[in-house]
Amino acid sequence: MSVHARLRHRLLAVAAALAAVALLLTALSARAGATGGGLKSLAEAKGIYFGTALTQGNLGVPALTAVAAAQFDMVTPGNEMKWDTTEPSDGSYDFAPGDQIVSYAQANGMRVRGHNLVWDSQLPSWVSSLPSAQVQSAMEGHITTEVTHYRGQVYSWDVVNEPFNDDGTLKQDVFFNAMGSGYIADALRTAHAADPGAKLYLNDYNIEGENAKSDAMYTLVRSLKAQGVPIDGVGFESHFILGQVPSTMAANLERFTALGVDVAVTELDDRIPLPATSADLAQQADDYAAVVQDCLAVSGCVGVSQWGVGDADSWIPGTFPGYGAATMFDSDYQPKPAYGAVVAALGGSATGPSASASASAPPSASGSPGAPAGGCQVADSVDAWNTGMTENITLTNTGATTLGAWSLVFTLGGGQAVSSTWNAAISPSTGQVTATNLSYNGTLAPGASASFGFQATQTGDFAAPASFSLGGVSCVG
Ligand code: 9MR
Repeated sequence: MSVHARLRHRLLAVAAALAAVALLLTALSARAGATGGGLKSLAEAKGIYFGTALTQGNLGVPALTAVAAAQFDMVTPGNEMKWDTTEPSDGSYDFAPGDQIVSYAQANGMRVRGHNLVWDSQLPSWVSSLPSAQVQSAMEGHITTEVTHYRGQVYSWDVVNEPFNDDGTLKQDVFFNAMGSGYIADALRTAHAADPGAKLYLNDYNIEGENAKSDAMYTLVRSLKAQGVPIDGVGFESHFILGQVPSTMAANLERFTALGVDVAVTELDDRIPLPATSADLAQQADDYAAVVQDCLAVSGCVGVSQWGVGDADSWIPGTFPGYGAATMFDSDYQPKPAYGAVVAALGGSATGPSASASASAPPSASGSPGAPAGGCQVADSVDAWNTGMTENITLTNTGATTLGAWSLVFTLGGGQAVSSTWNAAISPSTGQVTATNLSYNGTLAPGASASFGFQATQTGDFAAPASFSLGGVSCVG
């Protein structure tokens, strides 16, 4: 082969590889529901952000970053800004991992929650074994250097992370033992001096509802505000167990904002005992929706962040054996019922403003959108209990053309009444109903599927519908 022929051959190979990557990314973002502007645009329309945690390792996973870029507008580094990474030995700093997350965020129009500066965990042993007299200068030096490095690049800092025990006492860690409770005010003042523009937070878990620990955080924040200490917000981690979102969450967030600080849901996940049933996923959808509604109900709640993008990235299975499935995306980055519930809680719908680009068209017999030339297939599963049921339906386009939108018609059993839905709008709630795609799952290429479902009340007949039709064409069961 001549030099020119070899060059041309190589260029063609590179072009083919790039085209393949572009196709993959398009397919992934469509699968992830990225086409409708994602959670972030719905959240922004409500005046809040929707974030996720990302680690350095996550950035090398195209399926993950496609979802992250499409859905989220705030990033919290999972580990890269913690003390053990940034100052592993005294005075020797490494900001490369954190910088990588910041660059990714900036390239994708996302802001960054800096996490975190002072924490008894992921703390190098050179700090925890310092003589008390040297702890304050080590802490101040660490804060000043890190906050100065990221000055102007982070929206907020979790300045002190998880300072409380569950009974509301302060942890007796190296910082408390050296400086007493005053280490918190000192850390906040030091961070403020290094970047007066960053919002300064205290962040903790098990403070989402009203309890001894959140009372202690409340008392601390009130006293910091009274002393004029720079504190701007409180982060509520929100690592929930299925069905256990506290009913007092909105009221609790509200009482903090009344002190003059912002509040944020900083590390949301909702763990399920494995294997997760469809009823579990429906409960998880309710839990996620409740958290988003609680934030929206409180005017000082600035945003919600999930801890990790999908179930494959979650810390839960490693820390709570037997539990998992804690995020809104499954391990293939497909949206779960919780995602649809959050879309709905943020005001998204097939007919809402964010969905206009892909709202469903009236059924037609002539192909896309409406009836697939060739057909459709439906798989369906029901879980029922005394007076309720959930039904999960997967619609597959078995036709030869891409659907731009879909409306699936079926008849509910006598006595069944739809009370909530995920990944589709269903109307009316009884009798013959039509399930219509939402903004993010209307496009179905040949062979592609969309899964949606509903919860209904029932009075004894919990049978699945006998038939489904799309654009007047019966689907194969
Ligand atoms: O997600 C983080 C995980 O990769 C680390 O192994 C773990 C170690 O403590 O920290 C995780 O993130 C934590 C966060 O920084 C603070 N709140 C609890 C989070 C889950 O452990």
